[in-house]
Parts: sequence; C-alpha cells; structure tokens
Amino acid sequence: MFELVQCRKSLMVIFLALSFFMFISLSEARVHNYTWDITYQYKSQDCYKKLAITINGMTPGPVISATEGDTIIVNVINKLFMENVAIHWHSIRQIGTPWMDGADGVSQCATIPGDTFTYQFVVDKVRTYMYHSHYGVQKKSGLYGWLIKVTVPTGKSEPFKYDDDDHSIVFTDWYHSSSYEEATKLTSLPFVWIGEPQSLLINGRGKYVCSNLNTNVCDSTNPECVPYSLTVVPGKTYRLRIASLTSLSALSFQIEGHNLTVVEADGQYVEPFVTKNLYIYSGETYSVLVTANQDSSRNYWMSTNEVGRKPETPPGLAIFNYYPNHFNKIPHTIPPPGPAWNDNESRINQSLAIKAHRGFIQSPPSTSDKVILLLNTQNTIQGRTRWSLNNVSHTLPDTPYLIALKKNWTDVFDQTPPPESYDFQNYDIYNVPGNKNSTSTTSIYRLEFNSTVDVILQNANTMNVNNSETHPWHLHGHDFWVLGYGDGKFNLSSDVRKYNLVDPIMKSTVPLHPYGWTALRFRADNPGIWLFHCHIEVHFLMGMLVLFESGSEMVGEPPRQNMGCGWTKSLIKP
Ligand SMILES: *[C@@H]1O[C@H](CO)[C@@H](O)[C@H](O)[C@H]1NC(C)=O
Ligand SMILES: *[C@@H]1O[C@H](CO)[C@@H](O)[C@H](O)[C@H]1NC(C)=O
Ligand SMILES: *[C@@H]1O[C@H](CO)[C@@H](O)[C@H](O)[C@H]1NC(C)=O
Ligand SMILES: *[C@@H]1O[C@H](CO)[C@@H](O)[C@H](O)[C@H]1NC(C)=O
Ligand SMILES: *[C@@H]1O[C@H](CO)[C@@H](O)[C@H](O)[C@H]1NC(C)=O
Ligand SMILES: *[C@@H]1O[C@H](CO)[C@@H](O)[C@H](O)[C@H]1NC(C)=O
Ligand SMILES: *[C@@H]1O[C@H](CO)[C@@H](O)[C@H](O)[C@H]1NC(C)=O
Ligand SMILES: *[C@@H]1O[C@H](CO)[C@@H](O)[C@H](O)[C@H]1NC(C)=O
Ligand SMILES: *[C@@H]1O[C@H](CO)[C@@H](O)[C@H](O)[C@H]1NC(C)=O
Ligand SMILES: *[C@@H]1O[C@H](CO)[C@@H](O)[C@H](O)[C@H]1NC(C)=O
Ligand SMILES: [Cu+2]
Repeated sequence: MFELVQCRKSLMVIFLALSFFMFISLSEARVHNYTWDITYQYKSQDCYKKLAITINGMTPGPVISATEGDTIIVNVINKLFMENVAIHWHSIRQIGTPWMDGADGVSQCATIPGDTFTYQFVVDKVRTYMYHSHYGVQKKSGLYGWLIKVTVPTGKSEPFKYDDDDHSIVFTDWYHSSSYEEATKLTSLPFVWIGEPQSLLINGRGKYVCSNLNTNVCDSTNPECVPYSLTVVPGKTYRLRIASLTSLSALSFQIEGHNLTVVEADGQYVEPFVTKNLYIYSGETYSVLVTANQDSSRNYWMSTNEVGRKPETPPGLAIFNYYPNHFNKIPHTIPPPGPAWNDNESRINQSLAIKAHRGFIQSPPSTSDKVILLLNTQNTIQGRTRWSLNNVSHTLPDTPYLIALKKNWTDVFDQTPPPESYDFQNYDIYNVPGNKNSTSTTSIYRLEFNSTVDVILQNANTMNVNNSETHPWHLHGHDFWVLGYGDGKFNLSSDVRKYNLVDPIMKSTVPLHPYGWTALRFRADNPGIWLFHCHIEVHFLMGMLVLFESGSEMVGEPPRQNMGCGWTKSLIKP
C-alpha cells in the first residue's frame, strides 16, 4: 500500500510537471489578479428594492476573461457584517488545486467577516464558466458571477463560425424575501414552502409589476431594472454564451422569430442542431448561434419561461435590438409563449439531441469498474422535509472533508459508506414514498483512484401525489459522459445495452427528468473529495448531495486560509 501511494505520488508529480511545461510552451500564460469586496447593497434588480450581496458593488459580479492556461487570482474580502462567504468556480476542475474549489464544508471553512481568501487556479480548458457562492443559500442573495470566458489560444480553432462573440446571458430567479427567511422556512417544523420566485432575471434585470404592491419600495421607473438589450447588425451571426444559475427554476429560452443553433454545451462542442427554444437547467452553460435575418425595422423579445413546475412567475424579458433601432425600444408584439411547462417529452428529446461534435468526440471507457444507483426521493427526518438518495439524506460536517481526510480525523464524519443501490425491483417510482422516514448521514463514497464509475440517477415521486421534479445534477472536479436518459424505471439489463458509447457529450451538469433516469460515466482521476449535488440550491440545503473521494492521500497539506472552523480551529491557534 505504501509503495503504491508513493508510486502514485511520483506519477502525479511527473504528470503535473508535464502539464505545466506543456502550457508554458504552448502559449504565454498570463496571470489575472483581482480583488473583490463582498458587501450588501440595496438593489432594484426587478424594480423591487431589496438587499443583495454584491462584488465590488455589482450583482451579477464582474466578468473575468482569460485564455486557456492562464492563472486567475481572486482576493475575496468578506465585508459582510454577519455572514461567511465561499466562492465556487463552477466547472473549473481544480486539478492539483482541490483547496481552491470554494465548497464550504468540503474544501474549506467559509471565510468569516473581515477575512480574505485568495483563490488561485489555472483555467485549463476553453469554455464558458461561471462562479457563485457555495455557502448556505447565499447564491439566492445575488452572490454569483458572470461567466469566465476562456478563449481559444491562437493557432487553435472552433468548429463553427460567427461574426461577433462577447454576448453573455445569465439567468437567475429572484425572491423578494431574504435568503435567511427562506432557509428558515425550508428547515422549519412544520415545513414552509418558499413558493415560486417573484421574477426571472436576464443578466440581473427583471420587471416586477409594482402596481401589485402598495409600496414605494417598488419603482418601475428605476433605471436598475431597465431590460437588458442586445444590439445586433442585420445579416450578422452572433454567438451567445448562455448560463443558468437559478436557485429553483428550470427554464426555456427563446428569441422571438429567430432560430437558435446549439453548438456547445458545458465546454464541449455539440453536433449542431437547430431549435426554437433552448431548455436550460441551473448549473448548465451553452453556446448558441443566432443570425439577425428578420425584418430589421423593429426589435424582438428575448424571453425565458419556467418549465417543469407549474409557473407562477411571469416570463423574464430582454430586447433583441436590430441596429439602428433604439436599444430600448419595446417590441409591440406579445412575448412568445414558452413551451408548455409540463411538456416533459420535448425536454427529454432536447437532452437526447445533445451529442458530441463528430470532430471532437472523446470516447468514454467501454466498461466501468463500479455502478452506483441513486434513487432520488423526498422523505422526512423527524418531521422535517428532506431529499434523500437511497433512503439517506446528506449533511455536511462542521470540519471540511478534505482537511479531515488529510489529518485522518475519522470522528469528523461517518466512516460507514453510504448505500450504492436500493431495492430497484420493488420500488414504485410513481407513488408517494411508503416509508417517509429517512436518516441523515455525513458518509462518503470512496472510489479507487482513476477507476471508471457509472452513476445512474433514478427519479421518483415526491411526497405530493402525481409529482416528480427535475433535478440538475452537478459534479465538482470532473466532466462526465452522458450515456443516456430514459423515461420510467431504469432497467439494468436492457437500458445498459442502449447506452450511447459512440458520441456522448461530456458535461458537468445534467438534468434528471421527472419520473425518468439519467446515466453518467466518469473517471475518478482528480485527487481530492468532490461534491455531486442537485444544483437547485433549495434541494442542496435539504440534503440532495453526495461526496466522491478518490486519491485524497495525494493532495498536499491544507493551506491555513482554508481552516478556522470545526476541528481545524486547533490548527490555527497562535
Ligand atoms: C495581487 O494583487 C494583490 C492586491 O493588489 C497584491 O497584494 C498581490 O501581491 C498580487 N499578487 C500577484 C501574484 O500579483
Ligand atoms: C427555423 O427552423 C425551422 C426548422 O429547421 C425552419 O422550418 C424555419 O423556417 C426556421 N425559421 C427561421 C426564422 O429561420
Ligand atoms: C411531467 O413533469 C411534471 C413535473 O415536472 C410531473 O408532475 C408530471 O407528472 C410529468 N408528466 C409525465 C407524463 O411524466
Ligand atoms: C420526441 O421524440 C420522439 C422520437 O423522435 C418523437 O416521436 C416525438 O414526437 C418527440 N416529442 C416531442 C414532444 O417533441
Ligand atoms: C487513521 O486513523 C485510524 C483510526 O484512528 C488508524 O487506524 C489509521 O492507521 C490511521 N491512518 C493513517 C494513515 O494514519
Ligand atoms: C423514524 O426513524 C427514527 C430513527 O430511525 C426513529 O427513531 C423514529 O421513531 C422513526 N419515526 C417513525 C414515525 O417511524
Ligand atoms: C429506509 O429508512 C428507514 C428509516 O431509517 C428504514 O426503516 C427502512 O428500512 C429503509 N428502507 C430501505 C429500503 O433501506
Ligand atoms: C488512468 O487510467 C487510464 C486508462 O487506464 C490511463 O491511460 C491513465 O494513464 C491513468 N492515469 C493516471 C494518472 O494514472
Ligand atoms: C394521478 O395520475 C393518474 C394517472 O395520470 C390519474 O389517474 C389520477 O387521477 C391522478 N391523481 C390525482 C390525485 O391527480
Ligand atoms: C428489463 O428488460 C429485460 C429485457 O427487455 C426484460 O426481460 C425484463 O423484464 C426487464 N426488467 C424489468 C424489471 O422491467
Ligand atoms: Cu433537485
């Protein structure tokens, strides 16, 4: 065992050294150094004034642009008076830098008020990234960021052409109550549902109907809630980089009268296909091409609608502005209605249509070493509503896992592994769970380093009759191959034979559709411990997460800045 660890260690060193020299020789890697002040400010994003968490006064936060191989340094100064902060760099794999993943309770202790945390990592892959808080339900308060656009180095090219880039669209859903109030509702006894969001925001702007309220806190003429407008020149083709960081809603996006050509998903090139609307789930990113080929005498709506849950939130609207019309000129048309919220079939169809571009296929291993089935159910623990995987609901310990593993503190979390399966044969996914009583755990899945693992996510009925919800599952530290989606119960013999091993897309976030299943494969080749969780913040808070550990013995010593909570307090005593 000792020899094996040593051997792995030296392999890893050689591997890291090689990658380092490779990028040095390929391009002149640059260092981007930022300092971010995190503060509360009054914002009127949907015309309703409320407290939002900002980065240097902004929500969404500043855009970071870089080239493949560049180093990003962000000094995050927590200037909130009473609240911790942790920032996750969504889909950055953090190979060799697991301490920088920004996941509270996993890779670090959240940064306390007055402290600074310096995130430093290399962007090793061309794609569109985003960042957001990974502390409690803080993302809901506005602490999320624009995309990190990592461009192709000179000499490399992409399999599609466009005239203009640099148009990023990020969707969020917005509540008027505070995230404290929401977290309290969701964890209280009896459970209080937070309801649907008040607004859908496009690039941080929405429009709440202020006349619904008898208060001057809502002002529809506030310039902060003027809709986002994207100006296009007739005849030209644009690349839009689209991301969703909603805390609850699954969305559909469309541009009135225009088709969208999907060309990239979560950083991998897609065999292009044309669609009228793009379905997008929290945590996903896409690139679409759109050509300004319609009547240029007017402007058009860009709109986003809630799908998958019965919508009670009006569509989010922005303006697709044909030059030289005024950018703020409101189209006289009615915004296009989105697809039916419960048209689950067309959502599965679009998921199935997303395949790797034939010139950029990265073949998955043909077999796997381990299969983990995860049944997604809603349960209760001592009366509190929770989400469970294979009948257990997960919670994070007070001491971050990665530090506990490095220090061999076996009392920090439950050492018994969580269940890898469930009684699939007999479980009725169409009915309210018979056994509502669940247990909570801090246990982790330990995966052999560099082994190939399949995860089959199986959806089921919630605790409400005839209801199953959409869950976008996100994996930290890795991309995975999406081998298939299906309706109903997964069949271990017949569905496995239908896996797409030819041109599966690699992603880092994937939807699990109502009453359906989703199958993934990944290689556990990134030393550390990584979250795999539902990206709906509310579900995450309610236990919809698991942890995958692999090769954590190869990780270096914990930096002092990652400590300060739980057992790690003892390590930083003066
Ligand atoms: C980044 O900027 C901070 C603040 O200006 C400075 O203290 C630090 O030395 C810089 N780091 C690098 C690597 O340039
Ligand atoms: C959009 O695509 C559909 C199907 O490919 C096609 O029939 C339609 O004409 C296109 N519409 C526009 C505005 O290009
Ligand atoms: C479609 O999805 C909704 C929830 O998103 C669910 O309640 C409904 O039962 C689903 N319909 C089918 C046919 O699966
Ligand atoms: C989904 O795809 C199937 C198979 O291609 C097709 O028969 C069906 O009409 C599609 N459904 C929707 C709603 O687009
Ligand atoms: C970790 O701790 C356990 C229990 O305290 C002990 O059995 C084991 O040998 C320790 N492992 C290492 C590598 O120190
Ligand atoms: C639920 O489970 C817990 C722990 O297993 C047990 O103490 C409790 O009595 C159970 N409650 C019900 C209603 O079954
Ligand atoms: C689920 O958990 C409950 C409560 O702990 C337990 O009674 C039940 O046997 C478990 N069911 C399965 C299938 O593991
Ligand atoms: C992981 O396994 C693959 C396939 O067996 C192999 O090509 C690769 O070199 C291994 N990587 C490491 C870091 O051991
Ligand atoms: C649940 O769905 C089934 C099948 O679609 C239907 O027969 C039944 O009436 C529904 N029950 C309720 C309470 O809506
Ligand atoms: C799984 O599929 C096989 C082959 O189609 C079939 O014989 C078997 O009954 C299915 N199992 C279940 C549980 O549906
Ligand atoms: Cu979920």
